[in-house]
Amino acid sequence: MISRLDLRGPLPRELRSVLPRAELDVEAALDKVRPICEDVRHRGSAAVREHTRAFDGVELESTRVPVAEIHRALAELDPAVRDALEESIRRARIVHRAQRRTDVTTRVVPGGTVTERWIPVGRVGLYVPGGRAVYPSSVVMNVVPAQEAGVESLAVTSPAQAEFGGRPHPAILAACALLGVDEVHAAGGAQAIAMFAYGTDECPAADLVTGPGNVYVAAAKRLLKGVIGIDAEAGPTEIAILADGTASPVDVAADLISQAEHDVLAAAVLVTDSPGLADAVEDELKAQVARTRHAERITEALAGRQSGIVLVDDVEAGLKVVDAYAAEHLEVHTADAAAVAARVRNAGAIFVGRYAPVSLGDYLAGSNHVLPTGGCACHSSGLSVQSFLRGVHVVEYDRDALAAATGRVVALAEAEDLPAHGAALKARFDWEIPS
Ligand code: HSO
Ligand code: ZN
Repeated sequence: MISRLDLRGPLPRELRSVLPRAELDVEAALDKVRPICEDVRHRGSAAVREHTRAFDGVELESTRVPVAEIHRALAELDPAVRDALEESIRRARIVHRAQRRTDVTTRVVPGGTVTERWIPVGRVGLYVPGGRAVYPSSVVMNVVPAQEAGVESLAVTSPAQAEFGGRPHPAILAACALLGVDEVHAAGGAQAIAMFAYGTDECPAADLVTGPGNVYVAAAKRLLKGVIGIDAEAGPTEIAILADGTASPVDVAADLISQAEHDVLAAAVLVTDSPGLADAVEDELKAQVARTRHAERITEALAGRQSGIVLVDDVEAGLKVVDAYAAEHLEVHTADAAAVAARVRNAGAIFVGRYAPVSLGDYLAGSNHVLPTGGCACHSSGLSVQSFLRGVHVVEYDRDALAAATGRVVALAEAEDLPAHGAALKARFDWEIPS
């Protein structure tokens, strides 16, 4: 059901290449999305609606969802789900509010300062997938940091669903209502990304688009990057667990299964120095998968080449393996888990010990669940307030400070054969600086 990789003994030099991982072929989808994006660029909303008819089988008068319908979705939401979403939003706000940046002014020389000013992105488009993955929690995880960053204009788009009268899924609308988002569009796929990039008569262009989507959404983002800012390309969910013989096989198996539940391409990787735990987890996986609702999908994900149990000599070697893997989510189930977790360098988010499972982070920890996948955790962070801010340097020098800098600017400008650069300073003082 799940493959094993025995890395006991000296670890291979190119560790990353031997570890299980799926690949998503975004390149192949580029040719399909190019004409769609061009069409939206030239014909705007009419093109978005036409592609919606072709792909989603829905005829729309407008992509924009009437505000009354957004509020109605909230009124009809199950009260228990409403309560949980409200608490999820409250906790996420606590964490993301603490990420706000204050402007910092640094005095570089007497009379010369540089201020780092943090300016929110003006307008953000948020893509929310439809189909099988209907995640109101992801609306929370994208909207809360944008709002806490101070983004003024925020629009959500999600595929039109025939079974809901051509609107996005009601749970998505309800989450928008709870968050105070009243601009929602019924559009999905490449046409939705193009709508945000180029703008239409119904949806002004956005500066940045965030949110996960299928391979066509990823391809459209890759194609239109530059026209519009994008977040990372989100791949299938991954969980890695670093565990020793003290871990509970029941917990470990349950957590591997929890993320395998997302997708047949989801990755579940256990790294352990305990062959006994590996055996016990395998038994538990079999027993627990049989009892769960999406057994088929989970079995495929666990059996896929992206998942596996990796045996190592000790926790030390395990740390090297999880760092090389750079999982989207990493759980640490070892003796002194906090000390081991503190040594991890590459992971999108780290979950310490048995009372901090990834599922908590997916919904209610306060942390963000939009995280780097596919090994990108070695260079990128998850979504945060910072994702919606730009740091702008504001330079202020007085006359004396500029005069004192002029000789060196002229020297560097001459060295680069750009004398007009130096002249721009000299002109202010009516000086001839010996060159
Ligand atoms: N684990 C997913 C997020 C999610 N889980 C949404 C449940 N709903 C990627 O971090
Ligand atoms: Zn999840």
